[in-house]
Amino acid sequence: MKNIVILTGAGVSAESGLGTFRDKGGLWERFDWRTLATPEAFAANPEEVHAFYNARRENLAAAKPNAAHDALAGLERRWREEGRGDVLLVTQNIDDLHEQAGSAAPLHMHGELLKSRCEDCGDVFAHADALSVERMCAACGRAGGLRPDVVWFGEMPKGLERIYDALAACDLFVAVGTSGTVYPAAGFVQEAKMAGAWTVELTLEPGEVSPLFDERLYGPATEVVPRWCAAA
Ligand code: BJW
Repeated sequence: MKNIVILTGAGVSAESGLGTFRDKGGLWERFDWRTLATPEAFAANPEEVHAFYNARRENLAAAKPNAAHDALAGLERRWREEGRGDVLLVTQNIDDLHEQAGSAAPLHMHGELLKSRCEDCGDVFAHADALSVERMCAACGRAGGLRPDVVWFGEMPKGLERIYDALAACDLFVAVGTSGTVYPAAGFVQEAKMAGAWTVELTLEPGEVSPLFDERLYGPATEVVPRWCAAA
């Protein structure tokens, strides 16, 4: 049995046309995260935050999964069908490209772009259209409380208990297209190593966290991920 935890980041969706955050020309180079990705920013200027996420929903509507998403879904399927062990796909991405590629139930630790939440009643609902401060919550009827169901800086990521349990029981940890700068995700490789797992980094180019990995393969995700998955 070989239990796998796969962690994906923005790099896996880059070739689908969705921008990364910290690369040259990335989202946090063009926009200030302090004014867009904190609960304080949303409280101060909800219109600006809604506009940012509405634009990203539009980009997502035009995006399709790429060969890296397909290969990861194929690996997951193969592992399940052949009873080779558990696979947990954890994504920091808020897009739904893993689902579109056929991954069973990716854990969106930073939330989902196609879901919003009412801060008044807690209702979470799926939608693909634009959100505004005027929109009323269908569950409680109040306006002004709806926000993207994403995890901003200073907020608690989702599913951490399940993730840490899986890391403690994993034999193989694979990080795909993530810079390893945002915690707690950046610490998962060390958790996996403490569990005795083999750790693999598949990303465009080496970064600061790369020396932590046992095995490293660099290049565009659409090339390195299918190659690595085929050999796994
Ligand atoms: C390719 C490619 C191609 C390009 N093929 N590869 C000081 C020390 C430690 C921690 C902190 C600290 N000060 C504050 C903190 C905590 C903070 C944090 O980590 N800050 C750091 C920046 C220092 N973290 C938090 O606040 C988190 N919550 C938290 O810590 O709660 C408390 C807690 C306590 C104890 C236990 C647990 C929790 C919440 C973080 C929320 C992050 N939110 C965002 C926005 C989400 C919504 C949205 O999308 O708008 O999440 S920020 C952004 O960064 C987004 C991403 O998911 C996340 C990670 O980015 P990612 O995916 O790694 O993207 P990039 O751009 O950085 O990297 C892309 C990579 O792909 C690069 O390596 C490229 O080379 C590569 N690539 N093209 C393959 N074609």
